[in-house]
Amino acid sequence: CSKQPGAAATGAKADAIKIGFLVKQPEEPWFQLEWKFARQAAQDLGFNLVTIAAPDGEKALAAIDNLAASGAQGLIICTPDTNLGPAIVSKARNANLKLIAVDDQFIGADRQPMTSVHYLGISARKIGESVGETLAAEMEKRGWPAAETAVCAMTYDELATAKERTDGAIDALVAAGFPRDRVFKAAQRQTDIPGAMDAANTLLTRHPQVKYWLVCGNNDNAVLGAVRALEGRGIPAENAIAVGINGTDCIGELEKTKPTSFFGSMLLSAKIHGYQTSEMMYKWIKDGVEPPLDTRTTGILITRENFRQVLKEQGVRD
Ligand code: FCA
Repeated sequence: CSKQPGAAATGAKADAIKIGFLVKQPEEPWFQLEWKFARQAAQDLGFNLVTIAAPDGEKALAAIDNLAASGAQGLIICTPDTNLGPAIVSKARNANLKLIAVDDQFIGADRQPMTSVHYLGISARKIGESVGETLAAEMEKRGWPAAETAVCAMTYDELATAKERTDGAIDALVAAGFPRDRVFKAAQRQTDIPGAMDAANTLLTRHPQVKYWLVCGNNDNAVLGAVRALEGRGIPAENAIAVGINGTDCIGELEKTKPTSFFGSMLLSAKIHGYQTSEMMYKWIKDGVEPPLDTRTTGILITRENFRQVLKEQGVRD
């Protein structure tokens, strides 16, 4: 059992394989679910899992040292800063830790993705495009004129997967005929709901004449921040369509009896990201089976109509 702060151990015997699972935003339901599925893998396969919360780079690097000192053989990580990639790789190499990056791909000193590091993430651009297509279809269904409508794109371009998602959403909207000059970007400084709400408020203040809004972003929290900002400005729920990504951080929102402008979300597979990465790591350590270098997962649209059913089918809810 590990004594480091922010770390918790699940699992088996003292001599079992030990794997660390570090995440950047432990308060997000997405990451809690990843851990839940990783714990399931630890139970099923009989290894020790150490879950580590590391919201900043300093904590992440210190946690890797502790993990290595405690005799772990593997690390699965969603780093708080993708530019730490080279530092994480060198720490892992020195400590003989096998390494899988999950969700957020490492960026090298040359500013390019570190494709030599094993990675499992989402097909970010495709999933973003599905968000854009969903927004375009729903706008058309409601008969909103483009001249009275604008896009509020919640961006966080510092993170490659986030940029691909919002670029994909915007490009799909434009491909569906939406005017690019009516796409407005709200750059988030923080990736939580308050950070998104701040960014959206600034954007909405600059465009008081817009009647209808389409909202996309990196994830559910980005879009939920914008939904709260729209409400704060008195925009009626039926005058905005917001589509998130994750599908795990918006369940309370979809359950509200009075519908908000949060229309739906692209549900990602927390099970693959949590269980499968753990299983890959376990087999790599135990049997020398190296996982594929690059694995990408897809998303499924959930809305108020189908979310209960889909979440059940996907094992997110009982
Ligand atoms: C990133 C986001 C998370 C989740 C994950 C798959 O890490 O910050 O919310 O979408 O990718």
